[in-house]
Amino acid sequence: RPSVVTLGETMALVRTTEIGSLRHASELRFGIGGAESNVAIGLSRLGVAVSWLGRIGDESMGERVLREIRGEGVDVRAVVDADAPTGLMVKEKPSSSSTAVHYYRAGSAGSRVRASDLPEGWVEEATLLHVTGITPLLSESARGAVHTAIDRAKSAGVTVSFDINYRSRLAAAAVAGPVLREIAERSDIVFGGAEEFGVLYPDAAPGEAAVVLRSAGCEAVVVKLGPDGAAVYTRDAVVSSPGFVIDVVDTVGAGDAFVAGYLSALLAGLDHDATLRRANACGAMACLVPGDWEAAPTSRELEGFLLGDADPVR
Ligand code: KDG
Repeated sequence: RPSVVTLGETMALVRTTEIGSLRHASELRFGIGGAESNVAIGLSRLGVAVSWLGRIGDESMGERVLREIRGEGVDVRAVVDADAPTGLMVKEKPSSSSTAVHYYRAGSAGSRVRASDLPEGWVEEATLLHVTGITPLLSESARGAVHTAIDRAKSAGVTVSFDINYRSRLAAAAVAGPVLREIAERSDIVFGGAEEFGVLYPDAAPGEAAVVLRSAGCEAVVVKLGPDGAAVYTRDAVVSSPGFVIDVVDTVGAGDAFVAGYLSALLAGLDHDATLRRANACGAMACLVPGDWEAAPTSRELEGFLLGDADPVR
């Protein structure tokens, strides 16, 4: 039985293999990506039983999405939608230090996920439900599915985890802010970058946002600080942990690996220091390789990284 359940849209992903604009790129790699399935894969690799739910189109791209997620040991609850295509994401690297993402997902199968797609007992039997701010900005029905999942989690005593994951390409901050704030205030754990908390509470610093969220009932507010690590604000403490020094190749997906690391540590009962250290290590490791989830570590890889084990294996 999965201890974590998550829902969202996973798209086919095409990315250039060279630095430069898509105007000239000739070689592309094909794969998949989606924030919630990235977290699910990260958790699975760390030994957590996890289930992902979403819609895909009735074509080979949708099959690719399912194969990849299943291949990582994640329980997949997919609805095949005959009336809409699997969404597509295109990534280019305009310069060695930047990545640009383009979405072809309006009206996609994944965006048509709805409350009635959630199987009975699926949320209730888990320990934790994880959702992100991407899903509620995809469509009315997707927003409804997120709220229904949270309603069910709350009435069954299942912990609700929410990663703000604000995507400006999906909605302007003024539109997204209230939608995401409502979900954050219904959650037990909220993850976000400093700027993302600003989308929810435009006039507050992250520390102040954490106070507001805690008074709404959140137990932990986790601020992701990228290369600077992370901090967690709980009822009685603020704990922070520094980041790891690494050579960054691709930061997309780092936040998802961070969340997977954090949740796996939480479920294992680690303390705040050890939890943040694991989360930071997973986030850092995800940046070492191109791809949104490919470099999310297994427990063994994580252990090696934390031991500073960079010597070649002979
Ligand atoms: O967090 C990484 C995700 O953003 C990426 O894999 C794709 O879900 C995605 C999105 O909507 O941007």
